[in-house]
Amino acid sequence: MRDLTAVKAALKEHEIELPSWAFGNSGTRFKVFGQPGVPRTPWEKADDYAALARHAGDLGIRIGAVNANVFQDEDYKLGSVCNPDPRVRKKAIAHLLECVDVMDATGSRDLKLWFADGTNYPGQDDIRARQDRLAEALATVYARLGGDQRMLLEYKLFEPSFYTTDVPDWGTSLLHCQALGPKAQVVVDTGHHAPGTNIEFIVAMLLRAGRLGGFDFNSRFYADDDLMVGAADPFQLFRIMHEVAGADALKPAAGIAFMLDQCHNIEPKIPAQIRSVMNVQEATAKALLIDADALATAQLAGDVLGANAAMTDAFSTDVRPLLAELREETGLDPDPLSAYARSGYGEKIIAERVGGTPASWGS
Ligand code: RM4
Ligand code: MN
Repeated sequence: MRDLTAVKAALKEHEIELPSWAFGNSGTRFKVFGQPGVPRTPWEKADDYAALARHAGDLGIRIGAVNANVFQDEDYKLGSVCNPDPRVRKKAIAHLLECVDVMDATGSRDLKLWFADGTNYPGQDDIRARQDRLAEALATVYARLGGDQRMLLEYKLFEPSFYTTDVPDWGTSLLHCQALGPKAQVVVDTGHHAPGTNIEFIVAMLLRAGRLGGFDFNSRFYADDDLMVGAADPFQLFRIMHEVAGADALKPAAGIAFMLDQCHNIEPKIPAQIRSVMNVQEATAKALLIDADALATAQLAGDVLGANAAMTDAFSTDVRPLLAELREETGLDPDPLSAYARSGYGEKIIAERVGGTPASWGS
């Protein structure tokens, strides 16, 4: 069994980043369901990014990654940076460069890039030419990054394009990142793989290559479901965190951004974010509880069942009391969900945020 003080120290250092879009209205392509109390303006969103960063700082939080959006404009129907039309590519690149300006103002380290680019039909566009355009755009943006800024390139198997996706997998992302330089890193969205993909293997490979920039955590049953992380397959999340912990990459100095990328369409949004953070913490605590010596000994001895037991024993541990204790030690409520319910904040924002246009996904 691991030293509990060390486990707690590692958990205290572990930072999890929340996505702004999780707090806005969202839905499927069939329907966006509005919820009361959703933010409308960017203090509730923002125009003066430096002021926003100061406001966040006053609240004891930091602005995280800047997520580019080159997928919600009429011009991007045939792609953004891979579009055959140079005018559209120029527009997309200008947006990406503007994102770096925003990072300068907010002090954000990471530019997160996800491209909806791809094609629906064989022959629709030239696969290699699209990669050339992508490489050129990435190089332009990379050259604009400051010394402490990074570019995180996300991949996704399919959707919205169904024949080719220009960054469909970690190999493609990694190749582009390697061509660019050390400030380009791969981001693993846990919902962006084919069913049955061994994500922890990908994580191990990227860690080994020094190219894991971060995670977009969420759960999927079928495709890019964006459900709460740890809801569909907590054992998978545990296995992923085991790879991260094993590479000593939990600490902020390791430079891995642990981000949530979720949408809460039918469940209340703030409690859902709290639940998600708790799910990541539980998986992480279990991963840290793996008896590393017993595991290594069993592995070296070829003790298949013993090695497997070292993993499953840790996974079967109820870490909720440990995490409750940890929260109390850091001056937090041991039970975050009931603390939120007791706070009255949910009722307060419903009462205050009436009228106006709620922040929303695609409506
Ligand atoms: C993508 C990907 C990105 C997210 C967009 C909206 O599937 O997960 O991270 O920002 O969706
Ligand atoms: Mn994502």
